[in-house]
Amino acid sequence: MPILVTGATGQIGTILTRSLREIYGTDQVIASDIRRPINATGPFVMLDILNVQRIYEIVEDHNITEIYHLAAILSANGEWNPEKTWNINLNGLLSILELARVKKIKKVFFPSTIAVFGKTTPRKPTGQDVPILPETVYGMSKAAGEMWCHYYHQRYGLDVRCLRYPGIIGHDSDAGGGTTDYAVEIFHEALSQGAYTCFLAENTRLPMMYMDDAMRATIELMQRPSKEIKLRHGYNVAGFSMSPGDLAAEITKHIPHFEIKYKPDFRQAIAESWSEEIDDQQAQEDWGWKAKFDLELMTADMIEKLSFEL
Ligand code: AKB
Repeated sequence: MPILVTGATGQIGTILTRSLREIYGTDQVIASDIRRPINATGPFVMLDILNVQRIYEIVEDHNITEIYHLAAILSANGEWNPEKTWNINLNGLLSILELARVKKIKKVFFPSTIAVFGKTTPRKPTGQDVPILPETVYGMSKAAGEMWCHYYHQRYGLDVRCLRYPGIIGHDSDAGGGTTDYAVEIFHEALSQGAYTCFLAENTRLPMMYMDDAMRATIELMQRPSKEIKLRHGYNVAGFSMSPGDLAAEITKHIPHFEIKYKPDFRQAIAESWSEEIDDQQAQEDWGWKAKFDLELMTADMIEKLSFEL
């Protein structure tokens, strides 16, 4: 069952590639990205997601039967170049969906995000099927992407599965270009400098999830029988909700001299347009989703693992 992961050197891709290799075997998982991994853990191919011919070549050369399509530009970076972001995020997905249809790929995973929500969306809690009017080009591309996944399933029977990830926090890969990145950076700065200047305001609550839970959600969703997957656009999945102030207070329990300052920038407006709390009832009912990590457990684990690594 050779699997292709696109965007495999990103924050989630790095860990997902490793997790899939642990389950299915190193040689069964082909990592691809526009940049090389620092520490390759198995087969890797260079891939610019806009090079459609190259995607076909890789799929044919490796007899790919499953694709985890993670290549994308995130919310904050996307605002510097909206057209490029739309092209990579949406046209990249369309190439993957069309290839999956033509090549009869068995399963496709597409990560959506809480960035699909906007100011017309109820924030606390945010249910599964709510009004969406995203404020960033990243959110727009993911909202449109969700609809294309739904369409390919309805029209062509493609087995495509999709989660709306909250901000993801992990110790083993760097976040980059997102609005929730502060929640990873803060740990590195707390341990190395004892201080951090946050680009979001103290009370900005956002939904978050620990990497271990995000991996479990992705792999559990992909392993369930197709008939249990009732939604082909993004499932809401919740971890916990927190503000920078909540996180700083929790870090201070482990690092008493830790100091935080707040200097909100353009990412503040993006964060304010998103959800505060996710209602993931439908994921719980359809495929038994339940997060394990809360703010306390996540913080303790991050500090323990990073203290060891740094
Ligand atoms: C971002 O901040 O852009 C991402 C996301 C929530 O999708 N982490």
